Amino acid sequence: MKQEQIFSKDFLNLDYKAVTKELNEKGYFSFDNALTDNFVNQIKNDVDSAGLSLNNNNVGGVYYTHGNQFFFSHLLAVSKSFFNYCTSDKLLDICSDYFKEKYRLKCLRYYENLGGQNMQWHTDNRNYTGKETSGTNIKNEGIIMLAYIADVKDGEFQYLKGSHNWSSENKFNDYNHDYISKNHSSDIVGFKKPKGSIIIYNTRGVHRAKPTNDKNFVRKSILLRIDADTEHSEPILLKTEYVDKMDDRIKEYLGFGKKTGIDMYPDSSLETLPINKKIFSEISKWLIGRLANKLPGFLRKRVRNAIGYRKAH
Ligand SMILES: O=C(O)CCC(=O)C(=O)O
Ligand SMILES: [Fe+2]
Repeated sequence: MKQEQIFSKDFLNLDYKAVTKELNEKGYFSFDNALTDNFVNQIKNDVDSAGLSLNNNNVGGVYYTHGNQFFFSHLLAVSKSFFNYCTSDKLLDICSDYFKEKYRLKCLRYYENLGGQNMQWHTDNRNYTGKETSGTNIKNEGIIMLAYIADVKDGEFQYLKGSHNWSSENKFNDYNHDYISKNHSSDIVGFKKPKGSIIIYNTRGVHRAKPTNDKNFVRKSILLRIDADTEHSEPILLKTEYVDKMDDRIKEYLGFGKKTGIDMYPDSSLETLPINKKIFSEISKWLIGRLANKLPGFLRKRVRNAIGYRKAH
């Protein structure tokens, strides 16, 4: 897949130095319609076809935070398009210019913020060892590349301009809503943007997804987090058939041969599985299909066809 199939012409023409400059000055950089419609649709299709992680002998999506967020972390195991995006020269050139030295992909995901989610203002430069990073040589410098997979008119990403310059004075990562409204309301920058827009920000900056109450709300995004600390990363599952190019830069970025050192986020389980429309429909299909075993052959077939039940071999 050529870069022209992933990125718009305007984004491909963008000078990576402009990204570094804005990241250093404001803590964020954004570009509307950076991704092609074709790429965005491909990501949606790949996530849909991979489905949910319910006794699925492959990777699948999971729910977390009371069912208010859907995560598909192992996109590099199901989407060639995502592999091409994630390892593209365009994004890696931006990283190489920004970090100057080494960097490593720390986590990646497709995710949906669903109605009722209430994300706190926070920074993402948490350290992974449980120890203070000051006075050690663990670098907690990093960026997040977020991209919208559908138009975002509500529940948008918000960032406090310049907060990457002062947040490290605090020894905590979470900020309450009242504190931000009182002290930083004029710094809030909102990113309501069309699908395919990319936002890059410093992990030290204070940010959140704006909370929403609308129960039917869904915001679809993909995210890459890249850090200067090359000693820690979530485990990365990669479908090897996608790897049609490999060089030292990609090897180091994907952490080949390096320890991961941190666990997958989120730590989902049956406890975090909601009974929403999608889950209810999957479970009902399975239950009705199983109960249909007791019916005579011709009826069993009709019931199973009607619900689209797929019997295991
Ligand atoms: O999706 C967003 O708007 C923000 C996501 C975020 O801050 C995170 O996952 O840490
Ligand atoms: Fe965050």
